[in-house]
Amino acid sequence: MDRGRPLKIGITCYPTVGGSGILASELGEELAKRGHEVHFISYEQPFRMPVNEPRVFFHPVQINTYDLFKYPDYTLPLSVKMAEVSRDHGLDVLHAHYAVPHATAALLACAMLPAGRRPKVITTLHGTDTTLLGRDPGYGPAIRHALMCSDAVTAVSAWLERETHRVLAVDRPIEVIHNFFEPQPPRRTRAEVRRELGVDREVVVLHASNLRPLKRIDLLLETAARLRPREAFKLVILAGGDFAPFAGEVRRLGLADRVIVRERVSAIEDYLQAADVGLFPSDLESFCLSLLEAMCFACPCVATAVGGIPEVVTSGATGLLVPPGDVDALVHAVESLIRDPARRLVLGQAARQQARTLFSAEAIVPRYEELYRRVCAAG
Ligand code: GMT
Repeated sequence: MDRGRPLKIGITCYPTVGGSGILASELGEELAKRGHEVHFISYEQPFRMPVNEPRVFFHPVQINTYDLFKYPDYTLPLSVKMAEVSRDHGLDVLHAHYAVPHATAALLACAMLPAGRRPKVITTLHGTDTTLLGRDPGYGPAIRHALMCSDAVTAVSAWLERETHRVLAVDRPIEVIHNFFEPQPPRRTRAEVRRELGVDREVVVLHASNLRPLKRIDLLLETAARLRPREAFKLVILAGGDFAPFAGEVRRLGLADRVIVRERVSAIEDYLQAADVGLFPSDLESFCLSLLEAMCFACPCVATAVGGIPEVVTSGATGLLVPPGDVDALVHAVESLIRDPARRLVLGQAARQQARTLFSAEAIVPRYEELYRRVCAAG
């Protein structure tokens, strides 16, 4: 198949630990492996951006502070850097991950460039850009404008696509391109990691998130406190944020000997392979990349049936979904998996298969390549 000439792609995302930045970084890595040139533009090097990878470049956005500004501005310096990188490297595409302020800055960058030298703008919606900021009257109209003016818009789940049409009344097609995950080989063995965690025969229940309120760490801990028998499990939390505010609750619930926290882990594969059950009690998720990461390691998950999660997990076949906010159901589902290793195995293998078939780089990255080529060909 003629895959066409390699493209020059600018990617802007949040560099911090969060699903959109992780997805954007992994996409950049996969595009570079496929021969494209990838330019990351952000205020910091993204957390999981590949280093020492040929054809991957990072362009920091410099932000100066001025006494006149009560609130520092990022959008304008970002747009200037986007325009500069587009011009200097002849970018074909600016791919904005998370609409605010990345898509707006990309459009402004294009407006600063001469006609004929403007890259195409693709915006990928990740979730709260629609569900939270889209509802904010101070942001909604600007997000809607950015989506209407982008050359293409994608959403990471069919649920988010529907929600964006509903919340923002965006009168244009939005393509659904699900997230993907391509695990790296773990650096240590499962036994080594479990030894580091101080786990012997206990079932490792794993939660990974940035700990924001909608991840419902309160329900996560309450569920753990009610699991019986309590000596049968350990809860491992991979925290993409500061866990200190939850330490008091861990003690209050008598969980100090059950909960193990690791912050800002980069070799997540080490811990994913050591896990037996995933637990994700979120109030809302457009996709839940952490859930997919666990599935890739044949770890069956218990999660809430919210947002795009039912597109990732088939309840009863590749994991167990329960109603949001229902601690009884969470406890019941996790206990059923703790007690039944054979069921864990069956669900886990099916989860891995579903992840490979639907959400691997091989399945998803060509969808982005095809989209880039289509918008570039549109002139
Ligand atoms: O979930 C977060 O708080 C972070 C947020 C982000 O933008 O980094 O995650 C969103 O994008 C992820 C990657 O596409 C999705 O897996 C998450 O489900 C989504 N979060 C929400 O919809 C709340």
